[in-house]
Amino acid sequence: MIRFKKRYWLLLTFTLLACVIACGKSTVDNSTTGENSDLIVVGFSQPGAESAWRVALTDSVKEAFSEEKGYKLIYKDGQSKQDNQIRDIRTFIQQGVDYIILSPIVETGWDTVLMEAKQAEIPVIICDRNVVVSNESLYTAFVGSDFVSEGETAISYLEKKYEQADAEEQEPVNIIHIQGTIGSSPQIGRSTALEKAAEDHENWNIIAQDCGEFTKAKAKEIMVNALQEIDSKSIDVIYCENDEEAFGAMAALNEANIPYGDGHKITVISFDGSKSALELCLNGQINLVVECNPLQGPYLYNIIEMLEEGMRVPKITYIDEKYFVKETLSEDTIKSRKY
Ligand code: GYE
Repeated sequence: MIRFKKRYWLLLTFTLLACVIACGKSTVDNSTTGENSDLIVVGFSQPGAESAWRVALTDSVKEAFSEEKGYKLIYKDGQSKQDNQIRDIRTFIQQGVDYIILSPIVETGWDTVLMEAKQAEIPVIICDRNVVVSNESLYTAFVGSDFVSEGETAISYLEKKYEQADAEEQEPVNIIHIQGTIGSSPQIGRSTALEKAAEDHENWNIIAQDCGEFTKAKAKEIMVNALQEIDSKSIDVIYCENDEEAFGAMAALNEANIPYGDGHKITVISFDGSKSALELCLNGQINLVVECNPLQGPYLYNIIEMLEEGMRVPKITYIDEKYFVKETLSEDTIKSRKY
């Protein structure tokens, strides 16, 4: 009789404990194993996999939120469509995840779904690209790059390179501008810096401007078309808003046998700083690579850990970034790079 009671109480205590844990952590059904888990569940919505940069971001986030550290990460690829990302966030809400990390394809159009997450009391951390919303309380924190500052870094480089002493005799600086996904924060920041500089410098002309969607294929197509309409001898700068676009533009120039880079008339500018881009910078084909750092997993991890501790988190965290030119690069720097 006494033995039975002991067991009974043990069972009751165990059940209560399980309930407490279940209330504290999400009980998302693990669709692959069918198990419920007491891990902290994070839903991560990425816009796509268009570049080496983005793959590096995905890897960094997956590494930061590992099961060994007490997390379960649910990763969704939006296949370059905002509607898919919105659908993915709704799925996270239905699953009752503990946190959502959103890397938004474009800045606008998130109010409704973020409101739904807020009503479900799921903190949303925006990462990489930013959102523009009616009310900042719709998300908890932003971790990512200062894209205007990245653009300004490129502009300072161009200003130094094309600085001309006598204002009367200024040579034109003709720029081909290959933009990223229109409406995304990196496009807005990097384009704004260039467009402002073109307004400020009378002799700077954006002679072609088109959207390369941050991809090599699209950028190559733009460059091939531009070369049909523009005399290559008049081109001074090709301003590409990421590494993939620079690779595409260079592929078109190679096919047309047009020289570029260090020691040639055409200056190539790129953003991101993947290993392949840095190799091309070291060998002089890309003049300047402005770094954009995708290794954001540890920053996101810190924020969620702080939230778990009940601490206040900074609304904005900008990642440290630098820039690379041939003179400051070495094989060792490139080798030690994670992406
Ligand atoms: O520059 C590009 C990527 O959002 C900062 O997106 C990111 C950009 C990055 O596809 O390569």
